[in-house]
Amino acid sequence: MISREPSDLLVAAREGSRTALARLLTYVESGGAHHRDTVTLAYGAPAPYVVGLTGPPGSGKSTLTDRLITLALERGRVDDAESFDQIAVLCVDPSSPFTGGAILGDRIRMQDHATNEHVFIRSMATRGHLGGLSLAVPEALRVLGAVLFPVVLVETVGVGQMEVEIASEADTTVVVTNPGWGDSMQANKAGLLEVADIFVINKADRPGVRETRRDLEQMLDLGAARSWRPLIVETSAANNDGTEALFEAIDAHRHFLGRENLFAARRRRTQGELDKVVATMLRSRVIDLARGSAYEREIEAVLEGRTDPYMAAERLLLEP
Ligand SMILES: Nc1nc2c(ncn2[C@@H]2O[C@H](COP(=O)(O)OP(=O)(O)OP(=O)(O)O)[C@@H](O)[C@H]2O)c(=O)[nH]1
Ligand SMILES: [Mg+2]
Repeated sequence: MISREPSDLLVAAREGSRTALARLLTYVESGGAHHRDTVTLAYGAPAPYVVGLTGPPGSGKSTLTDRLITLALERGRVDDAESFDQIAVLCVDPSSPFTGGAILGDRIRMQDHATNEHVFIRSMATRGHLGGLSLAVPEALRVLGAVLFPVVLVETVGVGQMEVEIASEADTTVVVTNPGWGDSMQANKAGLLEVADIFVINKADRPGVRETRRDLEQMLDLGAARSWRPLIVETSAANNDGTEALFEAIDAHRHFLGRENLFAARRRRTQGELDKVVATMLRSRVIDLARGSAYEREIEAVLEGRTDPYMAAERLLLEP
């Protein structure tokens, strides 16, 4: 029988137990009794290097991820210094928070790697974490770092606010588009432009690549100047064309980040995580209060015009 204690599980996971690792990630998702201890342990360890891939459904994220895994493992064998001998993949689909594994599992196109002992693939869902995916994902990334995965790939389906936010948890964010991308991403083009370090035009075997590239270049020209101009890479993941170039682009961005820059970006992200934890704790306190009479009293007071929602909220938050 495997222990339920996070510290025991961490030791076992570091020794290679996938069952132990899976349980730690379940603690993160479900926010139950062992959640806090898991997070404390995870944040005491170095963070992994994280590559995020996002883009509309079916754009080819999983196929690309599959190719990148192969390349990373090859490099790990060639170049010991990088020691990318272990790689983890998190698949996140914010549009289906409760289905988690089953549906995503069907869509994962990484079967070749699923049984490889150097690869760990996991679908993320929230099963009770009050902070939702936007907190569960960074915490899961920390757990994977603590279990000594040097690299984690995060595949997030979709291009809405939430998806982009999750993708931008990455050190290197890759936005996967297709020829004729404009239509599918109209709604959040600006948001994507802000977070993308690399744009991929996947399915480059289809017509419209040149127009899409021109479109992207124009957007980048109009966008705010940044110290890193996002790279544009054309791939045909299904045919394994251009995937080396994507790998090189990711590597180039990783080198660009270097130590200092990476640290600055991580500091910003850590602030975001802390803000979310504060918000989550406050919210859970209000939820607790909601079960009590004070909450009811404040609702009555607002209803009767004796107070306004801000004053009511302040009283609820400040007076335990
Ligand atoms: N023609 C063409 N088809 C591709 C290419 N890359 C992927 N596909 C196909 O596109 C479909 C979707 O690929 P996935 O890799 O599952 O895409 P995804 O973005 O992970 O999809 P979701 O996770 O469902 O959002 C599959 O049928 C792939 O075989 C490509 O370069 N060219
Ligand atoms: Mg996919």
